[in-house]
Amino acid sequence: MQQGIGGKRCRQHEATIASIRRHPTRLKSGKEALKLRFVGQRMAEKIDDVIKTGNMRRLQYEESTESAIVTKLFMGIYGVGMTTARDWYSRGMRTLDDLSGSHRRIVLTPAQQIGLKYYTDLAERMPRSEAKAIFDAIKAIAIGIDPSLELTIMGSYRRGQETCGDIDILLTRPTIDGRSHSGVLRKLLPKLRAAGVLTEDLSYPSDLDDEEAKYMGLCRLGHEGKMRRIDILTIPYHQRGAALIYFTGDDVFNRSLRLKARHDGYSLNQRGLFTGVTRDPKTKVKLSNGIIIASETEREIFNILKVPWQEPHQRRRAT
Ligand code: DCP
Ligand code: MG
Repeated sequence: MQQGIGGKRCRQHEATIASIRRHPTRLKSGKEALKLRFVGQRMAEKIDDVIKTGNMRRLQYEESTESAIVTKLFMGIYGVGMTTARDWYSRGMRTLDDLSGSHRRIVLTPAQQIGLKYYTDLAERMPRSEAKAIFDAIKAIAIGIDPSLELTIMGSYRRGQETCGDIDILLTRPTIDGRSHSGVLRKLLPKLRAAGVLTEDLSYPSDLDDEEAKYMGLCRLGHEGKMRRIDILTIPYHQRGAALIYFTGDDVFNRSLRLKARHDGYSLNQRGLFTGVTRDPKTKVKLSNGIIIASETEREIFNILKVPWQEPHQRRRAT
């Protein structure tokens, strides 16, 4: 029969607890507790349980925090995502040193090797002034190849931020004279390399003659400069408005604009604003591309979507 509060069993319990409390050192086992007054076999087993689960919890906690810390460290390497970082952790990798050197047991892609080599530099954001200086150097070399080329610095720089995680450059050319920028990267990239602006290639466009191409690499300002990430994107001239919106961001602004477009029956991407896009009602996957209705300027896209004009510096989430 159960005893009420204040019953014999309860008083005994209190005496047991007091006895354990009075013990000068932390109990390590139930067996050790058995030596104390008022501690019986049942209580000793309970103490064993508590010690065991406590240790297990602590171990689980330590493991989970270690895995989170190491996974985060690895994901800081350019080209390493969550899956790879977790895979490396499960294979015993714990430090950046474990990933390099001849003894290593894992294989890094060429881009990941570059990311690892310049880990510290690439973890840092650059001052706005440095992004501008690198951009100006690139623009001068590009204009030297073809004075009609139009280059714009995008992303966080265009939004007016004080620091930039990378340099995003949009490159295009008016086609009024019947020519385009097609093939310009074939000349521009080696020139930038020779000038010491570009230092490492992460991803080279598969077709350098395509009007729509993306180069990804590392660059620096002078021989002493830190390594910085750079993307150079070439786009067809008539798509520049949509591309300006997309590559100016920020990503949250872009998402909300795309959502507004979708809500109004349009579809917006980096190439333009489309109407008549059909989607699978269940998966929302695009079934047909529809017809392009705006892409040349940012303003016409804002107007059609009935979104009040916002300067680039206004297109950032609150920090
Ligand atoms: N972008 C996007 N969605 C993504 C990635 C990019 O809409 N998943 C767009 C918005 C970004 C722009 O491309 O502003 C440039 O991408 P970046 O990753 O370079 O981002 P930011 O330039 O805005 O910031 P950072 O200073 O970190 O480079
Ligand atoms: Mg950027």
